[in-house]
Amino acid sequence: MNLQKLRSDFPGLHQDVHGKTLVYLDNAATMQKPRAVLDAMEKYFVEDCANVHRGVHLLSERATKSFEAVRGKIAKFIGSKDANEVVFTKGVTDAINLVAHSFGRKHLEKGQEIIISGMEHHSNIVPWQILAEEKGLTLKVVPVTDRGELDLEAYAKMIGPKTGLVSMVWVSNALGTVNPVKQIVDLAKAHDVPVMFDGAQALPHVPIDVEAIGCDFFAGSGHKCYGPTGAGFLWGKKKRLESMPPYQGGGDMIVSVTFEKSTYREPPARFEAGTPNIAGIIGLGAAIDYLGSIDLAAARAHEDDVTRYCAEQLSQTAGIKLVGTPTQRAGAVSFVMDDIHPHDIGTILDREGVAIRTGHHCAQPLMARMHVPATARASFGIYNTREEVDVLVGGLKKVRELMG
Ligand code: C6P
Repeated sequence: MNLQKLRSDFPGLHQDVHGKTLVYLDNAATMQKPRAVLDAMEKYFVEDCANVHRGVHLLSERATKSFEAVRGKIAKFIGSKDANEVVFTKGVTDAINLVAHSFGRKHLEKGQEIIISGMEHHSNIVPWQILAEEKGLTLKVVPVTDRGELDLEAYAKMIGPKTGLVSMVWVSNALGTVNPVKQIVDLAKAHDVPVMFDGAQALPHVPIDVEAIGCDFFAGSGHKCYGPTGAGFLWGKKKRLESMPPYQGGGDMIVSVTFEKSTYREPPARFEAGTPNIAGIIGLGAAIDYLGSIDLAAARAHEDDVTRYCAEQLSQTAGIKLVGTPTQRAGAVSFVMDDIHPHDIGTILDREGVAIRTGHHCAQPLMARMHVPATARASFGIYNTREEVDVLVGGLKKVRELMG
């Protein structure tokens, strides 16, 4: 793989911040975008700027064609054969809320349980709490081990006749843990329980095959996979989507409307009320095309190498303690340093040109479980390098000098 060529595809990487070369290690928050994504979005705005599904004119036809083509691209990228199993959303948060408020309201009954895990992002906790309160459900939480992995024995004991749904994160944003998704699904299927995965951090880092895994729902965000913000998707098995009522009403999702009654279109249109983020979805399609145009397996192997190198280097750096040491890791390394507050680490690193995220990473219960108020997190994309990890480590030594 030609790393320099690949890096040259991402204009955002090539800039100085505070007079230093940018080292962008905040990819779990959002990734840099390749030129191809920016071009596709500009083309839509400049040449095809029209609403979709509505106009009979050429611009609208062109916009609709580019927009609708993205369903098939996403389906193929995640191993689904049916483009109509892909519902466009704003992102993962929006997709999980859709499942909670449509599937959950329709199919979950008072007294039933929803199983999540102790390493969920707030997006996969709060929608279920809102639903649980509304419907009299109970949230069960699979514990996390000291290494930052799921306690599968506890999960096996937790699942049973009362379980209505399992919804778990595939890859933890805060620790980088890759969860054993096949085992999670197989156990749920033995009890005939549907499974949803929060794929926010899985989509960019690991190959996804929803059909081979056998899950029922999978949520992805474009901006965490080299695409734009505000454009993502929910993939759902056809029979599941068909069983679900609309969750938002408005234009584009109806067959007919009278003041007495409205009727709704089939999925996915049923779940896409209002004008969508047309440019964003087209940009997401371009991101997937881009990943198809490079040797993605080699790029991901390179990214894994850099992530592993980071974990190794940090664990050998004085004063640093990794938070989470999972056997399967993707994309992120979380750490704390002596008793220096992570925000101070992030601020000093920023002056060195290094962008990381610090805080609770929208995973407050996980922070409590790992006995830290917050962490510093370096997170990676296919364009990062070992040399950038060296700059991070150098910056951390400086942090210690200044604060230690
Ligand atoms: N995590 C991070 O810095 P949205 O915002 O809807 O695109 O994705 C939400 C989300 C859901 N699940 C996981 C596992 C995530 O990592 C995220 C977003 C970012 O870790 C911003 S909080």
